[in-house]
Formats: sequence, structure tokens, C-alpha cells
Amino acid sequence: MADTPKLSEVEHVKQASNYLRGTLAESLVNPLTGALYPDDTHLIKFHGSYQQTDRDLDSERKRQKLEPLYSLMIRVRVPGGIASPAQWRRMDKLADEYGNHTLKLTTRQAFQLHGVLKRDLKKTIQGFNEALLDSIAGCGDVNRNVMCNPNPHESPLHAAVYEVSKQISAHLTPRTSAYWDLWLNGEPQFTSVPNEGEEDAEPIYGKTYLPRKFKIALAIPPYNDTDIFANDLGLIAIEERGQLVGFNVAVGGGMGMTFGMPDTYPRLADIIGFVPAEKVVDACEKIVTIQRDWGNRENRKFSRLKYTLDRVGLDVFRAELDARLGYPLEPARPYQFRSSGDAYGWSLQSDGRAHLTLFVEGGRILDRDGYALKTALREIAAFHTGDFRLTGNQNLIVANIAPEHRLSVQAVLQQHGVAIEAGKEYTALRRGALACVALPTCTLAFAEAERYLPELLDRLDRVIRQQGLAQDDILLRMTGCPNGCARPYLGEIGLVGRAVGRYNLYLGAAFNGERMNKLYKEMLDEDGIVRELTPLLADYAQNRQPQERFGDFIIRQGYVQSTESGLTFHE
Ligand code: SRM
Ligand code: SF4
Repeated sequence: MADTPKLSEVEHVKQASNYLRGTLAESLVNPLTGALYPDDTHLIKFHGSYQQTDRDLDSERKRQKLEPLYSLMIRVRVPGGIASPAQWRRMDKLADEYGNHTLKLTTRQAFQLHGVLKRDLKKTIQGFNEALLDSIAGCGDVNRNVMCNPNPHESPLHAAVYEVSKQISAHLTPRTSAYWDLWLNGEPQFTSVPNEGEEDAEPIYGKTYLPRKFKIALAIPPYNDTDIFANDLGLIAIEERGQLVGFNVAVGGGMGMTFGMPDTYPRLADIIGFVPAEKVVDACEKIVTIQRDWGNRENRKFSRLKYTLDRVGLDVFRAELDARLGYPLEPARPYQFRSSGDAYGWSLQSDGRAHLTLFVEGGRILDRDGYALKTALREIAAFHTGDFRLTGNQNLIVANIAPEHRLSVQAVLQQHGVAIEAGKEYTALRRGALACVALPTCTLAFAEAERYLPELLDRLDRVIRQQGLAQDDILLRMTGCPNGCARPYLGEIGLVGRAVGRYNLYLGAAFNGERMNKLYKEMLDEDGIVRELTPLLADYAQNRQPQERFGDFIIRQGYVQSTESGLTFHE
């Protein structure tokens, strides 16, 4: 007889939680601590929130025999990254009322508030709800914010793909009424939940939800601005004569790994076929259910779909999917990705409306001396009649600006010191760089990322300018640990925190997100990073071929070998 699997602790917590309730109601009102009960720290994630401490203060508070300064990070889902001006104003206000006066635009087109105290969490979530936003499934073992190219107005194709992303998001949202009971006194304003008197049930997820987080992104070639290959499920829109006909389906992407455990690795999704547009929501459901049934529930380090796939093999997975669908996937259709970044500055539509893509360093919306981005956007949100689009590269598009508002938008930004033409004011290296949150809020960070990258870039910018590369797009991504929240293994230059002030340097990813990088040097400090990169950038400036990207050049010159799959990432 087969051994009964030993389920991980989180599986037991989910099982006993009565559809994500646990003892959250009691945890929230316990006045003796700013923390939640331990089991509830797992469950709160499904409601969009993480318990954190201010790590800058941890040791001082310990010295004073105080408990850590507990607070909650809360993530608001924004499918496809599109928020109305009213929603922007609400998020801005909530950040001031209950958060740390900043908004974080994440690498998955969502908002995060940091520093919310336990006693304010309910009011914060109620504030989201009044603006028709929610945080359910922002985190946790469920499908997360569905990413999509952020500009539905670009063409009918873009609008159609955005609609699909919303349908997938709605279809895979948990059905439990726990979210409404806990935060909204049982009064949902939108999203479907069980009718009164009906039992909670999760038709797709079941009582224990998924073994691990699950991520879906859609992209419209030639732009891979949602980095679809880093997702458990990536959908590549295929068009015929400007109309959406369906999607190539890619499965098994994920960035996370653990240092010292080579059987953990980042992996890019494999394309397994094509599905017509009208069947794509069902196909997503079936892929999610295979992972629900086959994913590892014993060891969370190996629970993501990428490990399920490498365990059973792509052919077995594909056959199971065909069986659950009741038809075989068609062969994948041709497509081509050119880039994974954002295009900055103004773009004009034929009807006179315009979009302005702003560079947001580290995705952080804040005010500081001489640069009041947060205030500027609040002022714009007061008269803007279009919307705000969060990109997968932590940037922001003030979109669909009415012709009569163009000058006012420009004037407000200028008045508050915000660069309109990021293309002119910053090096291409800086404006394309991504950094995860890391310290002080992230409990898993070994090193700085968002707070430190601008400083490192001051030095790298000097090298870049000396080599005449100021306007050459080179993808740099930094994280404070190997979990990969800024998708560092897709950086032409990837810097991954090992210890305070020390980073591993990875090189050689593809500019369009289709190849991961490879470890080049370990445990570098700032001088080491600059010292290692300077000759490589000089070589690139002098010896590249026309149009050759930095990542491709690094491989051609033999600095690192090309990474062909997740399983060979560490070779
Ligand atoms: Fe992430 C965990 C922040 C995108 C892979 N991520 C975390 C936590 C919640 C830390 C924790 O578990 O205690 C971080 C909270 C920090 C803070 O203080 O805010 C965190 N992740 C972020 C964000 C905010 C980074 C950012 O600067 O934008 C991104 C929020 C996205 C969103 O809106 O949902 C974010 N995280 C990602 C991505 C990129 C993506 O999805 O395209 C990845 C890599 C793709 C993937 O999932 O494999 C990513 N985060 C992880 C992992 C590793 C997962 C794994 O399978 O190994 C963890 C750790 C974990 O789950 O155990 C993690
Ligand atoms: Fe935290 Fe690591 Fe993610 Fe950065 S990559 S936010 S340090 S978990």
C-alpha cells in the first residue's frame, strides 16, 4: 500500500479553516498583541494580506523588550492593472489614513499598502470595497492577480484580450463568503458569493485550495510586458486580421528558488498548444484543477506547477489536460515577442485622446523633496476622465487623457518635479530596472533592493554614460533574496541578494523574456558589482553587432552559457 502523504502544516490549517475563516475574527480583536495567531498568519494571505514587522526596528525593539512592530501589508487586486480615477483617489487616501503614506505598484500590476496596523485592517478593506476594489486572493494558495497588457484602447484586439483577463480573474476568484463576513459585515457589493443560507463551497478549489500560489498572465505579441513565461500559466494572444482568435498556452513558469538547494530552480513556461478564445477560461480552470490534484502538498518548496510538470513530464500533463478538456489542444500558432519592457512618454490615439507612461522608480508612489509624484497623481485624479494603468514593470500609464486635459496633466507633473519624458531624463538602464520591495518590510529579504538600487544605479549610470550606452535598453533586475519577485532571472543583468550588501550576479537573459540568465559571480559587494560589470559593458559598447542585445552578446562572447531550461539553470 502506498504511504499516506504527510501534509505540510499549511494544508492542515487550510483544512481546518472553514473556508479561510480560522480564528481570524478573534485574532483581529486581541488587544494584547499587534500580531495574529500563528495559524491565522497563513489564512490572512488569502484575504490579500501579510503580517510583517519593521525590520529596521526589530533589534532595537528587542533590546527594549518590546514585541516587534507588527503591521500588515495588503495587496489589492487590479485585473489587467486598470484603475479608475476614483479608485486611485481612494488608494491614495487609504495609504495616508492607514498605511505608510506610499503606494507600491507591484510587478504584477497590483497596489500594495504597507504598515497597516491590525486594528485598521478592516477599515482599510472596507475602503477598498467602497471603491469596488478587493484584496481577496491577492496572496495565498489561489490564482493571483491576472496580468494583461495594460492598454485596452490600443486596438480592438487589446480590448478583447483585456476582457478575457477579467473573465479568467472572475472565474478563478474564491467563492467563500469568509471575506465578506470578516471584513464587510457579510455585505458584498460586487463579486459573486453564495446566496444567503447557502453553504460555502469552492467548486474549483475545494476545501484546501491549491497546493501553492498560482499565477496567470496574458500578453499580446510583440510585447511580452507581462513576462508570461515567469507564470504558472501564460497566454499568448493570437490574432487574425486584427481579431482575437485564441491563445497559445504556456505552462510551468516560476522564478523562486532557495540558495543551497539545487533541486529548486527558476523555470520558464513551456508552450503546449493553442486554445480558441471562447474556450480559454475553461482551459485555465482545467489547468488549475490538474495542479490542485497533482501538486505537491507535502513540501511547499516543491509545490508550484513547475515542479509538478518536471515530475510527471509535459506529455503526461498534456494528455491529462486533453482528457479534462474533452478535446486535444491544437498545435501552437506562430508569434514573436520583441521586448518585455514599457515604452515611456506620450502616445496619441486617432480620436485625440492620449496616454502618458510614467517611469516610477521601484514602483513606489511617494512624495519627497523636489519630487511629489503622489501629490501630482492625486491632483490629476481629481480631473482626469480616463484611467490609471499599472504596468507589470512597476510603472504607471495615465491613460485615455481627454484632449482638453493634456496640458493640465503635463503642468501638474512638471510643477511637482515628475519627469514626463523618462526617455530623456534617465538612462535606459535605470528606467528599465526593476527592484522588489525587500527591506524593511519583507520578512524574507537577505539584502536591500528597492531602497538601494537607485544608489547603485548612480554608479552604474556613470559607467553606462562613459561607454556611450545611455540610451541602450538593458534589463537590470534586483531582488533582496532568491524568491524572484522582480523576476531577476529574466534580467540581462540580475542581482540577487545573498546577505546584507552582497549579491549574486546573473547574466545573459533574453531581452524579450524568452531565456533566463546564468550565475556569473557570487557574493559581490557594490565595488565588486561595478568592477565586474564595467569591462563587460565596455566590451559590449565596442564589439556588439548591429541591434545585438546585451544578454545575447554576453552569451556570444562566452561570459556565460545560455540557460536552456529550468533543470539546467544551476549548471
Ligand atoms: Fe513575491 C513572497 C513581494 C511578485 C515570487 N513576495 C513575497 C512576499 C509576500 C514575502 C513573504 O512571503 O513574506 C513579498 C512581500 C514584500 C513586501 O514587503 O511587500 C513579495 N512579490 C512581491 C512584490 C510586491 C514585489 C514587487 O516589488 O513588486 C510583487 C507582488 C506581485 C503581486 O501584485 O501579486 C511580487 N513574487 C512576485 C513575482 C513576479 C511575478 O509574479 O511576476 C515572483 C516570481 C514569480 C513566481 O511566483 O515564481 C514572486 N514572492 C515570490 C516567492 C517565491 C515563490 C516560489 O514559488 O518559490 C515568494 C516566497 C514564497 O512564496 O514562499 C514571494
Ligand atoms: Fe522579499 Fe525576496 Fe520577494 Fe524581494 S524577492 S520582495 S526580498 S521575497
